[in-house]
Amino acid sequence: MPFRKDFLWGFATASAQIEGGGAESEAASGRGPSIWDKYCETPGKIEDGSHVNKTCAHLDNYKEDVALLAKLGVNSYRFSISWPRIIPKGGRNDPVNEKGLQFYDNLIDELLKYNIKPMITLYHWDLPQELQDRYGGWLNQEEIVKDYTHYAKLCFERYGDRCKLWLTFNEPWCVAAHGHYHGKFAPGHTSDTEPWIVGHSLLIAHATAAKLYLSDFKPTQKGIIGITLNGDWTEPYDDSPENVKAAQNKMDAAVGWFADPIYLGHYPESMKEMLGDRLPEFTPAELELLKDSSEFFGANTYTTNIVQAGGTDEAAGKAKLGFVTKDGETIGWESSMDWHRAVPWGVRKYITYLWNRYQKPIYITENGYPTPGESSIPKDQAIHDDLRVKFYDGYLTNLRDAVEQDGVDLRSYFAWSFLDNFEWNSGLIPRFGCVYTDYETFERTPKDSAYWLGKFFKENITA
Ligand code: GBH
Repeated sequence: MPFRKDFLWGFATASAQIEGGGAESEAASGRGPSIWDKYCETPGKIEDGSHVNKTCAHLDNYKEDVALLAKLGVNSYRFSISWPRIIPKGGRNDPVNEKGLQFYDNLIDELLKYNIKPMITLYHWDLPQELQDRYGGWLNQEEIVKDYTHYAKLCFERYGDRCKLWLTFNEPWCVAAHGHYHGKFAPGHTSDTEPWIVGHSLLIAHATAAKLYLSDFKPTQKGIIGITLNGDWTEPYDDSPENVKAAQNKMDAAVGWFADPIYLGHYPESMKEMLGDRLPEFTPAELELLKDSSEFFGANTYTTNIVQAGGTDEAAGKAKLGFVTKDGETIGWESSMDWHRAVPWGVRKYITYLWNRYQKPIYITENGYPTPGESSIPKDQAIHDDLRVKFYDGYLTNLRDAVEQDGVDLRSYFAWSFLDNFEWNSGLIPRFGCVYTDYETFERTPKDSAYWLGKFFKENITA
């Protein structure tokens, strides 16, 4: 069997994307507003005008959702905690919301009832709005590191007896780049200095909270902690030195920005060259803190790009991203989102690259596919998601080869996503779920891919 006995498989979700809606109104639940509430209330920001307070009503339906996870045969489930649900204003001196704390207690207990291991993401983008207003959120390193660490500590104390798998952050690149450079995620800034300040704060917040866990909680709670980064394979357009360099620059600007400081002890050279003094420098104390702050490499990965020199996007290392090779062939097949084409061979190259460069066990924490046209066909057709099955089959076969033939130490696979959900600035339009969500009744219906995954892991995890 290619996958180890303790291999974790399951589905991933995030608080802002699934919790809201239903009878348990957000107001009644005591959650404070996050930067995504404000962003949703800003006209024109969300493609279909939908709002984080009405998504999948998971708050009301968590018991049914966990029962469904069990039925699909997972051994683990990745979800995130909404910071403003448990500390409505977010700060270290602000009151906690016991009702919110209780919700995650209940969810964890329900998962454990079925022997499903919880994996908690502490931050999947829903910053308390109050902290954005008070001091600029991630732009204020000193304040945010203290508040984030206080919040993380509360979670370790409250849930660490039962949760043994922790992620400090989901995709810091998106927070810094989409949130503060492209302006397409909350808080919607478009600056060419802020993203690298924000990135630095995120790194230090990650390391401070992780070190706290490792010193004060791990000895008794015996869990593991790390960070998860987004990244995709970059294939140079041809073997010209400029394009080979462009592909590496893109990898540095997307993945190395966070991974190099954590695992190798410095920012990538190419970022220093590109940004000059817009890239902050680490103090010796910060470097020491970052060292050994992530016990594994958490990877979210979706697609592959064909890369050429000559772009302008600094968050992509000024590389030009495409899907067409120099022979005029378009790689993979389309999804419903323009940044995402399904390219099975790319995932094997990508995790082999991560394994060789960073030498850490790899946890895939997200991988998934929004089937084209799925949002405009009725449910009884949407649930027969052949192209999504083809996506998972292709990617998982390549991951299996990476384990068996390239010696990659792969420890988990979480499909994105459990349910069709709120896809950030694209609203409820793209359907990423392996389970269909009816947004009127909140009824869930597993698609063929959900059953396919259960069968695949049954056959590929060592008994
Ligand atoms: C993940 O983000 C998120 O963790 C998850 O919440 C989300 O629902 C899921 O994937 C599906 O999108 O936008 O042209 O600059 C992945 C986010 C979006 C990051 C695309 C990189 C790259 C191209 N990725 N983005 S572009």
